[in-house]
Amino acid sequence: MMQLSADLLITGAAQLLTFSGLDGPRTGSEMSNLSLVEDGALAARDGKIVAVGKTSEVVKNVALLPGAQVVSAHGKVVMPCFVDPHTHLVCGGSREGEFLLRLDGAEYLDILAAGGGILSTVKATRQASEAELLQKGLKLLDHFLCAGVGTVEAKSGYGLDMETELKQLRVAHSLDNTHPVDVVHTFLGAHAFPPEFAGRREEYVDLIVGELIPKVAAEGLAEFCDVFCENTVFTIEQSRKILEAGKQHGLKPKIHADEIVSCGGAELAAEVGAVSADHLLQISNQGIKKMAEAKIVAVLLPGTAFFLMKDKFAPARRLIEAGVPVALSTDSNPGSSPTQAMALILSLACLGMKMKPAEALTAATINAAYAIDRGHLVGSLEVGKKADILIMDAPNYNYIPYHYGINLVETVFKNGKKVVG
Ligand code: IZC
Ligand code: ZN
Repeated sequence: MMQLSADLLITGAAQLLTFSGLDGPRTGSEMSNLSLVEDGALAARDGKIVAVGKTSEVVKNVALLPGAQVVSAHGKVVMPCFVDPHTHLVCGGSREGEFLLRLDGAEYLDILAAGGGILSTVKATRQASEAELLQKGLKLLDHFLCAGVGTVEAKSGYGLDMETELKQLRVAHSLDNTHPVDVVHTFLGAHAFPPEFAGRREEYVDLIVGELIPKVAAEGLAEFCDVFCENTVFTIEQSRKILEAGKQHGLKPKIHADEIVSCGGAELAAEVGAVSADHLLQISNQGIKKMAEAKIVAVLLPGTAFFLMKDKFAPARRLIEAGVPVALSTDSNPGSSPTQAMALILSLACLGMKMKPAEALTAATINAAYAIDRGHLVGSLEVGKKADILIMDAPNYNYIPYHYGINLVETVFKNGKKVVG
């Protein structure tokens, strides 16, 4: 047999979590099947995986190129990099003051209604230069990479005007070009109503539909269009109008749905054929059924429920039992979830939503990749996919969410190159 040549070889993993063998996101009991190989190995060349399997097999089939890296993962877990499918990465300012208000009992949406919250970040983002936003974003991506995240989605939505929305998206593209973490772009002009449109909400919706979406699409600045659908923010009707306009311009729909009150966001996601519906704490039974039928990925954000001190998390068990593919995300943003610690999100998913560690790992890798239409590139360790790989200082995968709030990521390979460790 002809040998494969490789410039990276990782051998002897106690548990190699491949998530291989299925097309599409995992649902139901498939979410507990990690396609695990004991004493596993993986070889890569030019940033792509060329062989995966038992160490004895992979070693036999691979010829090392001069200068190849050979790494022992003896006693460790090897897995794909995490994928974070929902972040508000590019932003100005910070909101610790709001934290104090919330600890005194103020509600997240009341702070927004009073001109704070998202709108305070809008003010800071409008004032910030591209260079400042870039520096801030690079710092967050460093945190993500150290936490084992190889790909993040990044939303605009702190501009709410043409100039600043474009500025945020341009910065997100610069981040993608300058940092090892891959950035996927989402337009979220429908994140809040800008203060200058007070009392003229429909006019802002018209601006999004008539000017912002066409410009963002024409400049190739985003792949997805998202809406913060919530009855005191963008209504179902406004959200439908915006997501349909996005579709007409080639932007795939995503939606912040049913987070604070149940208002039919999940049903709308199914109606417009969204790639994902996110949050879903208040999803209706009908919404669950529709999402399962349409195979829409549910992106759950337990860090946000935790940080907003909600007494309720999204119904992960009911979603999984109904056959909805579940993904996890940090929701990294300066207000409701200022973290990049993906492994902590897995712990919260287990503790708050009763997901099993295996389900949480599936949700944060292969299903998260499908939530941003990257299932063909990342999220599993399969021949042809990106060599985005983690070595975890953990003897088995249950150990990872069990040890909460600490970083067990020992080594990160991005496109086959060691970038952490
Ligand atoms: O800045 O508060 N939920 N948008 C919707 C956010 C949280 C981000 C923020
Ligand atoms: Zn969000």
